[in-house]
Amino acid sequence: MSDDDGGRLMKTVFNGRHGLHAATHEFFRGRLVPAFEIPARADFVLNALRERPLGELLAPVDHGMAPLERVHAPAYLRFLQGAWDEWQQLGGEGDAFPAVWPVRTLRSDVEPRSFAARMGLYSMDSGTPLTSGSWEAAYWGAQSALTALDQVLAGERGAYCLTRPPGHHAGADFFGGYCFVNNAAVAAQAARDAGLARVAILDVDYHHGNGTQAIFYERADVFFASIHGDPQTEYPFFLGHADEQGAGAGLGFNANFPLPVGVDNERWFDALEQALGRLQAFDPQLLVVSLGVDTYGGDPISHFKLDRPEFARLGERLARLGWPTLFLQEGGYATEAIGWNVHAVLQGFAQAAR
Ligand code: SP5
Ligand code: ZN
Repeated sequence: MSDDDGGRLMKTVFNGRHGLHAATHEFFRGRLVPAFEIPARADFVLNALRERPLGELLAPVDHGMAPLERVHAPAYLRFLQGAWDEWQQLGGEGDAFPAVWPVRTLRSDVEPRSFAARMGLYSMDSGTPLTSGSWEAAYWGAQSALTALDQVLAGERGAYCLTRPPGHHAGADFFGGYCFVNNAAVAAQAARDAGLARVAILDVDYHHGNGTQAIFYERADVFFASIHGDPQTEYPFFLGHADEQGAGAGLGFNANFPLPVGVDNERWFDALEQALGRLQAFDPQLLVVSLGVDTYGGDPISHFKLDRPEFARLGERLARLGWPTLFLQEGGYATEAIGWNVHAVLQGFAQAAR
């Protein structure tokens, strides 16, 4: 079979507005360093998909704000929408960063009028620059995820959403970890609202998907499983431990597989098998994959050691589960390698799914 035989299996919805979110710098150890989460990341993936097509490229269809408001607080979305204008009014120079947070003993139940204060109220770190086009890029990213979901709901075996900024660190009412709108959560909730009873989210990004976990933590209808760097030493530090199993009705529907720095192919795939065992017992009608490829050995901010061929192996393994599958782009910062790493996952899936 030729490479493009799998074409109908793997359409890509491309967020053509991703480049409106373009940070030049981020804070690291007291200095502004060049940003890691940059537009070129998506360009490299797009180039790989153009060079060796796996299926049609589609533009996002606008589903409006309602699906975003199903997982995010309306006040948070309003804040994001107006944040750049408010930052300009404040006389902000360059990109916007928070500088003060309502941690323990401080109140987060009162929304301050000060924009600087609200930047802290609605964020988790100072590592996520907010730029002039961040809202528009993130909004159309969620629309791209919803459009890719539509393809799967219409009977496609799989679909891929190529977007940035990523989403899995964004919570119901905060941004962080380069993320503003939680695309995986928006898509999973939309699938539930479309009538699918059980949705599984598998997060394979190097970093724990704290936002996604938190959004579904008390729910039994969306299972969240994640394989990631141990939060004892790795971002986001404050969530992602193995003892987080869900709460209330959601107890037993959350599974974390933290792994130590330096993990290689075999140990990573051992954890994948454990995660998939949990998802198989759950028997989902849709699999949403938070597809970060920052597990790659060459990633500049992460510390697993996966090789390129392992990404194809991942795609093949997921295809063998037999579930309709929605891939959403998350992290991956070895910019020149990200295109073929993502391509390998998708091609592995498309070839094994036929
Ligand atoms: C979606 C995603 O992958 N978010 C990751 C957010 C990571 N934020 C912390 C970045 C720390 C950067 N460390 C720079 C190390 C330079 N040697
Ligand atoms: Zn990551």
